[in-house]
Amino acid sequence: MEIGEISFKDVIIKSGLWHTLQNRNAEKTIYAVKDRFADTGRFDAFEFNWTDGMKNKPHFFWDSDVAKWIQGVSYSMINGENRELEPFVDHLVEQIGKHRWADGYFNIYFTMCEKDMRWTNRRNHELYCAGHLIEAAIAYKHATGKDEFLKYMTDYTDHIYKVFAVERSASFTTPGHQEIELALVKLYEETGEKKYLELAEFFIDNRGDKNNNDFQNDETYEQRAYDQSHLPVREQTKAVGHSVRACYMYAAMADLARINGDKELLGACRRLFDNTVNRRMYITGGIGSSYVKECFTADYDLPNAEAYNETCASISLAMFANRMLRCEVNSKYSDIIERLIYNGIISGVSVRGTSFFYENPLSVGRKLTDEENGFMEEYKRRRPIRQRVEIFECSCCPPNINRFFASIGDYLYSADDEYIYIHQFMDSTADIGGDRLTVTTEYPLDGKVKITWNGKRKIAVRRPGWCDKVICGAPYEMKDGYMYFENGGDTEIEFVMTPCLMTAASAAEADSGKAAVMRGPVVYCVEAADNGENLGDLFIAAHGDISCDYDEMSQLYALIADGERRAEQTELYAKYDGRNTHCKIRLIPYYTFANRGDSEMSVWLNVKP
Ligand code: FUB
Ligand code: ZN
Repeated sequence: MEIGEISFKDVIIKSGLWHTLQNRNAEKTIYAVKDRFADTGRFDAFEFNWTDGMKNKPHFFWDSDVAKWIQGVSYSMINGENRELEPFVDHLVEQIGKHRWADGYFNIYFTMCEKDMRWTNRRNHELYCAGHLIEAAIAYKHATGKDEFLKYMTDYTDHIYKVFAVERSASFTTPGHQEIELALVKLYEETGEKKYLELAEFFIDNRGDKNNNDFQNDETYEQRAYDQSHLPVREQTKAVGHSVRACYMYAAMADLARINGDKELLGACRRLFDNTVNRRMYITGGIGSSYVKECFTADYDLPNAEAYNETCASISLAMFANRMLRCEVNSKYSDIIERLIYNGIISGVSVRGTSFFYENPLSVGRKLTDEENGFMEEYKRRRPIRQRVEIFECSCCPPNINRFFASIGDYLYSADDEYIYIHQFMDSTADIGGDRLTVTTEYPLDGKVKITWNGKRKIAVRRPGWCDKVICGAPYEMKDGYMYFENGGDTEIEFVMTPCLMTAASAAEADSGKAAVMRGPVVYCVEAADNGENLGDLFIAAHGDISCDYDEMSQLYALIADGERRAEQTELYAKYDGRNTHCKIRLIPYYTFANRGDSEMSVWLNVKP
């Protein structure tokens, strides 16, 4: 039975953390990104008047940055916000219309800087930018009813179809950075044009084919793995290479598996999802262990200070997981989405909403002097960035935050003919085919959830993977992590939420002997701002008391835990003396670290048995 999405357009988040985050995105973050994009010339590039010698030379992925921002503004407009930005976006759309090529092609960098080189360089993001523009055009039509942008993008896509799938006249066959595939599925679902679905299938099925012209055939297996071109996708079993590229591709694979009933492709998606989340994901939901190539490395290789965990990568994993939920309702997907939306995605933006992390480490050590830093290996020299910044040279993450936060309602519910599925718990209402679903909760402050539903279909509710005890008066059956209630109507559930210590797999050497603290879906960390420097001298009591203390900054609870602190040792080496003293350790939700100035931080703590 087809599992239908319930779009954010039909969901209103009324209160709680995500209500705050969504409002902050509309009131602060969308404008912060707009201002930085204006400062750096990303919007000026749409005037097509840059000439050699001028500052802010157009860059080959700027189209995508602006496209994601337009998509975020559009979604926020659908939520009833940011309407005053419509004329600004209209002008950008007008410029696209004016400067697209006669055959429909549109790309600022290749038009202004390498006019004769279009479709010759697989790694210069032409198809990636086209994908984000397609998504933006669909979003803008939904927000405004205006379809010129969408018309420009269907013309562009018809051109891409002709060049890649018919003439095979480009110097490569598949995109160097996946994204267009999932956008083409959206375009197919928006227009009903089968050719767009076929083009998505073309790009997915031709990836990893050694006989096409994607490589000069002297690339190593590892080099091809960077963009998951090392094997045909159906043969892939491990998440390798660039993390964002990987999960955008996996997301498209999940869409195609669902639409075509392609069991082989679904099998590949299941394998790749399981390898990602069970061996290559940080406890915060972050993915990407290496900054060097922004990529996965090996099973259980999860260094904390050197963690890459790009904000886009976490968003792309949520996109993949949500599409898997559309294939099969199983809490292994929605549990990961929950892990991401309360930790590894939202850590990517400051609590003021105006500065961003590109990388989201799980440990920030003592601050090195510039001289010390200068002697570190290059990849460590950046390690880790200690404070969020307002803009990056490569600014893919901030607009990704804009569009994800505005459309978080896409991740809450889905439905088939028989059931309404409740995947995430937010104080919200949803209009589902004329029926009204109301969820009343303060989750994740506590685990009490009240469900009111006036429709005929039955309700299935995810039992969070972290939950050991459920209090619920109504009868239900468990299946794949969901509580299936046989009678509709109102249901009250409590997922009993207590702080707990988590340990990592034995093979995850970076976390050996350590524990992280979670309360419900929220991962915690310690900062020197609360606990003093040398966080490695802290030991959390394995069976001590952990109390809650409401924390305004996070709008969640901070935790106060029993622990010990080792006396500071200044000699480089000395005999172990065990002179620890009792102390209270204050832990804050991981997503709010680095909001109080430069501070050491750690998610993983020594444990005092
Ligand atoms: O290449 C486009 C985007 O820039 C990638 O998805 C990010 O990892 C960043 O490298
Ligand atoms: Zn990014």
